[in-house]
Amino acid sequence: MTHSFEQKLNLAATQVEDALEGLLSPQARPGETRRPARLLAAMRHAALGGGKRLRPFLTLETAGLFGVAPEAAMRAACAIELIHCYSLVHDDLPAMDDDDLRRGRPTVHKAYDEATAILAGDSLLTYAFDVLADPATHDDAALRCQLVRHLALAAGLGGMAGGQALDLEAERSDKPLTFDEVLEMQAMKTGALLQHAVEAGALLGKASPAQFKRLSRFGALIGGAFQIADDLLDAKSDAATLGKRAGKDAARNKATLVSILGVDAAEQRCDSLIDEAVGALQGLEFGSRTDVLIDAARFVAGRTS
Ligand code: GRG
Repeated sequence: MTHSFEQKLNLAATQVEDALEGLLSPQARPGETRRPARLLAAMRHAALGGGKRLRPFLTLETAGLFGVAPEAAMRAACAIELIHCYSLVHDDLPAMDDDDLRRGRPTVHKAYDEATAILAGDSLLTYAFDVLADPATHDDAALRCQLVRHLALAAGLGGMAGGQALDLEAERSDKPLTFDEVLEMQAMKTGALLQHAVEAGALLGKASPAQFKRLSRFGALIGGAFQIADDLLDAKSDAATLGKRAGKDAARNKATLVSILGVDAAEQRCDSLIDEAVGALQGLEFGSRTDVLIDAARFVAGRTS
């Protein structure tokens, strides 16, 4: 039976959910003293029961191109989702975006409290690196170290956290970001983790430098398209559909590619990034096995939530 892209994504999401459920069980692991119940509950609120799981899907499918089984790539995929969930918890805090709704549910600081939300984010972030460094992730220690370093680069100062800082700085300044500055900020804030999700699959698959380069480019391009799609959804959709507040960018007079280019040109740019991403895959020797990544790229551009 052939599955539609949405069915494949949903199936992977269920597997990721199961794996995260195992990682976030109440049982303390060797080396831990205990897992405080309220903090663990807040982490579970953040990481379980929602989300498209697009980043882990990209890791699993990219690794799959090289014959790596989903079970073998799952821990690396979960580490990326843990980072993503931490970023959402911290982004929703009053000091940042101050949001009440995420994935159709109260944000972590609303369901618990601010201090718990900060600690839940910190613990999800830290746990991601514990998961990656654990020998259960891969028996090759050098590969585990590469995964740790790549994820740290994508998530930290010169990646997601740095991009968030640039975004906040711009919001608080009178001088709007230029087109190039928006591109750079978005590539760091949201693109870097999506790009890493693809790169992690390539690392697990021991891709050649040429294969890695093409897959990395694919990841960067869909990262760019993802952010435009997000800005378009913010401009055009509503909270009931999105599961989070809509219209935030306009309310804050925020420079996005949609505000700079207008809706039509932003849509065109998103489509051409996807075409370019598909082109990056075409130089690879995997034939129709990259179709699922092509579908993922199209899904990124056309998503409704
Ligand atoms: C707090 C260090 C720090 C960083 C925050 C990623 C981020 C930086 C903030 C999230 C704010 C936001 C809504 C950004 C737009 C892109 C984005 C990450 C959307 C949510 O990702 P999806 O659509 O969410 O993959 P699901 O819920 O499906 O996992």
